[in-house]
Amino acid sequence: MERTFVAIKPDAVQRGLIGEILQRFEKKGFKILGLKFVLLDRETAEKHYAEHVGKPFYEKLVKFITSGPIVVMVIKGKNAVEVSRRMMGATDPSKADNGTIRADYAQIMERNIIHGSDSAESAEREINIHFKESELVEDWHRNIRGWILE
Ligand code: IDP
Ligand code: MG
Repeated sequence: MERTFVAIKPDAVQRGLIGEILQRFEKKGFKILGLKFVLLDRETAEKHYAEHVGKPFYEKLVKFITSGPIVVMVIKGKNAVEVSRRMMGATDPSKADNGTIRADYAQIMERNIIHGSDSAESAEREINIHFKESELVEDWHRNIRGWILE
């Protein structure tokens, strides 16, 4: 089982999509370990997007992610990093496969409504930026577990 970090971006929060997006991960059967509604400060946003420093879209990206509240979460499941990224679809929503979150709810990269870690290493890095270990609840089981996993 693998953990990953997901953020519902300010555009999705403003558009009232928190519930619908959360529901996709819940229905998939992922176990939620952490969930928070937060307004990122600049420092945290810069840490989060460190890999993009120097890119032409970096400044706009940091401004946008700090422009309003977001929902951050840690979820766990089989191949959670890859599977959740596939559920989100391509970075550019106009190229995302039908049925993915970005294809269903978004049109442009600058408003692509969701973030997901792209590797197990970035997942652990991003989880550590946004959560204290004490904020994560590992010690519980969904009672439906046996209907989703062997
Ligand atoms: P990802 O969110 O699919 O992992 P990244 O390449 O990590 O995509 O980029 C982080 C975020 O920066 C994207 O979700 C998108 O909002 C924005 N972004 C990426 N590339 C571009 C671009 O070329 N123009 C504008 N915004 C971009
Ligand atoms: Mg990324």
